[in-house]
Amino acid sequence: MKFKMVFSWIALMSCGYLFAQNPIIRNQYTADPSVRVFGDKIFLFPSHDIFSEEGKGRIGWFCMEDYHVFSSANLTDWQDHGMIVTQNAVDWVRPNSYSMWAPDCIERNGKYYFYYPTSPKDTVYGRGFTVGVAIADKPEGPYKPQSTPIKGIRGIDPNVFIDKDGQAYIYWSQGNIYGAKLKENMIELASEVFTLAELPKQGLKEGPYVIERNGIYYMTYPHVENKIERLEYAIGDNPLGPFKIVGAIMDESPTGCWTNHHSMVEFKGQWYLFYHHNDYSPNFDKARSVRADSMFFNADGTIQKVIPTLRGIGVTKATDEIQLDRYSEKSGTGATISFVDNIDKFKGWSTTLDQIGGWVKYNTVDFGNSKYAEVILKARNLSPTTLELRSGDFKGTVLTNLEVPASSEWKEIAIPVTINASGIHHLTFVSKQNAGIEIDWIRFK
Ligand code: FUB
Repeated sequence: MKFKMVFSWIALMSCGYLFAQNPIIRNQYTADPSVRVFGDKIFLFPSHDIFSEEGKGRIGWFCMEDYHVFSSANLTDWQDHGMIVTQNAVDWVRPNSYSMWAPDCIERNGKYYFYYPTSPKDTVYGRGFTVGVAIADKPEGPYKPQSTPIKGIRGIDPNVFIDKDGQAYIYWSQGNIYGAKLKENMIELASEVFTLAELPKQGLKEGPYVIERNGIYYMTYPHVENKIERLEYAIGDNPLGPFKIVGAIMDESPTGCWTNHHSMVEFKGQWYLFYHHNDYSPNFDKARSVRADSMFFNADGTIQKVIPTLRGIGVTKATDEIQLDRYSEKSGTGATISFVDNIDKFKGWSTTLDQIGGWVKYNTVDFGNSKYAEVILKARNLSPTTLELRSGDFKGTVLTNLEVPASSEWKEIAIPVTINASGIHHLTFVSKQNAGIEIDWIRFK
């Protein structure tokens, strides 16, 4: 059966860039994202969660051996540049400590400085955690670790900020948040250590991330007011404060992931919040995945609270696999999301539509300016199913009915259509049967 759809532009998305769904890295655990714009790309420096086991880290705790760096020019396609620093290649790191926690990276005079907290083997560097630096000529490396950690830092989660006057600052946490000036060489402290005592007195604070915008210095940090972390911020007139507490950037995880850890960046005119959640590991919150959502400032400089989404940010090409399970909205009943494979969760999720009127909406699909002859679904359904494809929401114009034949196995099913489409559209898929169809993804050809 052939259908003709002539779409019009939706004015909603005007930025014209392509972005990923959440989580953004889909083949390994990633946490504690630090993002930077270097040249015309965005670089992501996350921690790399793995599972501890007997003789490898502390059972049931964070376990991290190394760091990878990723980059993207369009925020959809992320390239893994591979491992840049690993614990046993740094002499002063306690072998097999598996404590390569939340890092940061910054550029100065053409050199890239990668800061990482970890556990030193020698108490001369202090007990617990301290911060090392590895230096590269390019953001993707190779990085050369310095032979000693930064003297004077005890703690985790380093963050480096360079002010407009060229002065660099380093922040870190150890229950409280601390800050100090950095020397021009970026590897030594240039001042005493300041405790940023104006931040909340009660509850763990960690993961500082400082930005400056329109003369306001934002000290942002995860804070445990009630059992798990909430992203909060305070503002001030100077990089070392004093800071005035303002409020939350992102509320606590609704599913109880204990940590959150973030960074924020302006890329091609839009601000983004990168953070993490245990998407691929719902029963163990020390195996996390990086997410990103758009972030907006109010006219007075305050930050609008970011509501985490599965859809993530930006535009998905119609010809790419559209993961409906990373939906923008769905009906309260008749639409459920589950893992495709409960053993290998990196296979992702599928959407089940099993009630007449059950729907799932996926926003901002870019059709370019082309003709499409097929809709291809990777699906499994026990009996033939009709799906309505609507433009906009579940009450929107019906564009076509997709008659999906039965298939007891996961299968790529091609359904002929005639689509002349241009521009960006929100799509809603509505079930016309109670039988139940499972959809892994849909794409247009
Ligand atoms: O990833 C290990 C630790 O968990 C980080 O250093 C903290 O910020 C928290 O995310």
